[in-house]
Amino acid sequence: MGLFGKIIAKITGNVHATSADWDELENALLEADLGPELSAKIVKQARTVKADDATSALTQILSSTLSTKTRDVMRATSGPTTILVVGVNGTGKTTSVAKLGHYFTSQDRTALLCAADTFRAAAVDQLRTWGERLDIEVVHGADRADPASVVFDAGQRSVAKRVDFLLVDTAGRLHNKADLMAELGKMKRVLDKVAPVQEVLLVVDATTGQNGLAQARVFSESVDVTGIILTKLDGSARGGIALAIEDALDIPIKWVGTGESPSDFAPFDHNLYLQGLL
Ligand SMILES: Nc1nc2c(ncn2[C@@H]2O[C@H](COP(=O)(O)OP(=O)(O)OP(=O)(O)O)[C@@H](O)[C@H]2O)c(=O)[nH]1
Ligand SMILES: [Mg+2]
Repeated sequence: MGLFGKIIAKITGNVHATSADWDELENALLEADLGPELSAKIVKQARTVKADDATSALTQILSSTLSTKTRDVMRATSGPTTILVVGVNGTGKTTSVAKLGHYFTSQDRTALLCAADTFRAAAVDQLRTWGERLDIEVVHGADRADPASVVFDAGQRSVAKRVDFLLVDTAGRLHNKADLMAELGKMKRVLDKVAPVQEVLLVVDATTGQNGLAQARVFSESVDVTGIILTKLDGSARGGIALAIEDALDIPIKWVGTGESPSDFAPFDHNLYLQGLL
C-alpha cells in the first residue's frame, strides 16, 4: 500500500482521520526521505482534502511540489550531444554512463564514452569493460592524466566520428572539496569549446536519503546541474528524495536506476512515481 493508503481510505469513507493518523502519515513521509519541511507542508495541505475527490486532490498536492522543467534530454542542434555525469563517490556514475550508452544505442543512436575519472586506473578499466560489453568506444587518457585533456580528446573524437552522444564519466568528489568542484567547471569549459555540454547530470544514490538533497544543493552551486539520475531505487529507499530535491531546488529527476545491469534504467516517469507514493 502507498504512503497515503490509510488516509485516502479514511477520507473517502468519510471516517474522521485523527491527529494520530496525520502524525503517522507525517512519519511515513519522513521515513520516505521527503525531509521535515516538505513532509509538514504536505500534511498541512492534505488535511484540507475532502471526500469527493481525495485521490486527485492529493495527487495535485504532490504534483505541485515537482519541477515543471522538461525531463527530456536537451539535444545539440548540431554535432554530438554531450552529457557530463557528476556526483559524490560511489553513487553510480560509471554504471549510469554505461546505462545511458546502452539506452541510446538501443534506440539506434551512436555514442562515445569518455573515462575522465583519471584518479584511479581501476575507474578507467571499469568503463572500458562496459565499453567492450556494450560495443561502445571509450576514450581514455594516460594514467593520472588531466581530466580536462581527456575530455578535450573525447570531444574532438566525438565530432570527428559524428556520434550522437558523448557521455562523460567523472571522478567521484566530495561536494565540500572546492578544488575538485572547480575542476568540474574546467572540464565543462574545455568541452564547451569542442563539443558543448548540453546536460550536467548529478547522480544521487537514493539510499543516502536527505544527504542527496545536500549534495544536489552544493553541486548546483558549482556547476549548472540540468538534471538528476536517481540510482539504487531497487533497494530499501522509498525515493521521496526525488520530491525533496525537486521541491527545494527545482532540478528535474531525468532518469532512475533500479539495479546493476544496463537495462535497469529508465526515464523518470513522474505519473508512475506519484501513483507509487499514493
Ligand atoms: N542496486 C543498484 N546498484 C547500483 C545501481 N547503480 C549503480 N550500482 C552499483 O553501485 C556500485 C557503485 O557504482 P559505480 O557506477 O562504480 O559508482 P561511481 O559513482 O562511478 O563510483 P566512484 O567512481 O567510485 O565514485 C556498483 O556496485 C554498481 O553496480 C542501481 O541503480 N542499483
Ligand atoms: Mg566511477
